[in-house]
Amino acid sequence: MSRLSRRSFLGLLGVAGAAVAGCGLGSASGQTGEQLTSALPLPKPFRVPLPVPPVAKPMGKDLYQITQRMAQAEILPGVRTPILGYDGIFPGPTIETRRGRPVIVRHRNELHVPTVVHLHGGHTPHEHDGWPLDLVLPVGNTRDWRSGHGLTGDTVEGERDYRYPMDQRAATLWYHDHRMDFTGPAVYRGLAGFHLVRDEIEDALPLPSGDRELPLMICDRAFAEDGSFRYPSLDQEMRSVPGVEDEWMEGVLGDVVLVNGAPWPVHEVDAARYRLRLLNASNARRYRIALTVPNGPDLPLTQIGSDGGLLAAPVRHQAIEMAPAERFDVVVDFSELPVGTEVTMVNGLGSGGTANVMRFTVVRQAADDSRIPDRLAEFERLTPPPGAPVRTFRFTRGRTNDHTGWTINGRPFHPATSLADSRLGEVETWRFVSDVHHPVHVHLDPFQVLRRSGRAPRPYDTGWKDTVDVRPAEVVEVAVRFTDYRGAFVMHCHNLEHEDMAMMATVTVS
Ligand SMILES: [Cu+2]
Repeated sequence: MSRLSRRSFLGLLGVAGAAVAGCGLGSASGQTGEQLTSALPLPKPFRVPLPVPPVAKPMGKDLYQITQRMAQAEILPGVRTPILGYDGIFPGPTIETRRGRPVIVRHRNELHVPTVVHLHGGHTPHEHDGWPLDLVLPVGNTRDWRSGHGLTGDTVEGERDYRYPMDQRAATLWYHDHRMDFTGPAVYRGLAGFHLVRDEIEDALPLPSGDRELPLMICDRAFAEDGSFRYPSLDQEMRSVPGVEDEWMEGVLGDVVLVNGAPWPVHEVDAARYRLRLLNASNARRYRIALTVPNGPDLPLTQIGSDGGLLAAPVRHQAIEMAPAERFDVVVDFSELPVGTEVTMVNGLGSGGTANVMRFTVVRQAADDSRIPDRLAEFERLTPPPGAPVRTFRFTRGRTNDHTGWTINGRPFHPATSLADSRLGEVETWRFVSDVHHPVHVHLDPFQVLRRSGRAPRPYDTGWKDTVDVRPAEVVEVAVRFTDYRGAFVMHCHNLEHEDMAMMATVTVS
């Protein structure tokens, strides 16, 4: 069903969404969303080894090619799960890049549905940012994929070269699908991967590296009886991927926690420091991550980086709350633990299966010359000058004549309507006001959290952020500054069902 017809239909049944909302997991659980239950036996936790996604090899000088295709993955042991995968794998290959060295990532679409690739956290011009209407149509496509609005963007068939300047700090980025109205099911099916940026500042720090640096993509899924991913209204043939339906507009939660595509995996570690690049790639689930040790205090997580790269100085956490799309770069020290110790990464916001994430087993003593310096990187604090623009964005459930879903300032996403006209280089204050949980993501440049409902930011807000966890009935003020590229960009809720149900806005930079 196209977006327009879906909205018109929902307009007639407008109260349905609101009625169902009351049955969802409330904010007391730390979640906004409804949980799906798997219909097949689930494996015991901590049996499957942790996979580490392969690092993509360039085809030529700074040219990467990724083929988006359907594949069968063995996610649950002995069970085949059809996925949409970058290079047919989930997570996709990790792209490793250097600051100041531009790369081209050529995406070829061999799926049956259009796609859009967004490099999340990338400082990327409009043409390559994954504007939600700039489709890559399937190879040999003959169908008209015009959206329900009759809108089209810069649509190409088969392949698109995304050009990334990579003129940005070292950081943990990720790439994922961003097609208007259909991001939730596409990412859920597997279209997500890591993209790391490295630089000399980071190279000079004695942080854990090599096998002791692990990207960890954490997300939740549910499985149907036949082993496929369970998602509302998903066409199992994957000939089409329908958008989310109104009963699920709160967000889709699964009952299995995957790390790098494996259910509750286990990883053998040296008694040494490890750098973990945590990414919450879930559609809607929030986590409170902690590391439990039998008969001992929890292992602290020492944060060295946020969405936008290195912090000025490390921040020690006993637990880290992560909303969808947030990244936390942390160092964990296993060196004091005896060989044989099992360290479990748990989720304080989960219950049953979702209370566990993964496990580390300390298997050997080892030399370790890494350390966490007291000073990590220069940090430029953004301070809006007196008289700088202050813009308020209200993220709320909404219903207009032709729309039931989510809105920003009462408006469902309309690409041609800009909700903010910002000037290049100016620091502004943006105020995000919420009804329920909304992880708010701004494209083009990272921002800094100034205040939460008039109070100091939370410990998780430190550093450069591109996604901020706005909790129920909260006002989060951030300092925003766009640089280098003029044009239209989006900002949106990164609960993917909210995003697909129109909680997105165009921002124009001039
Ligand atoms: Cu939201």
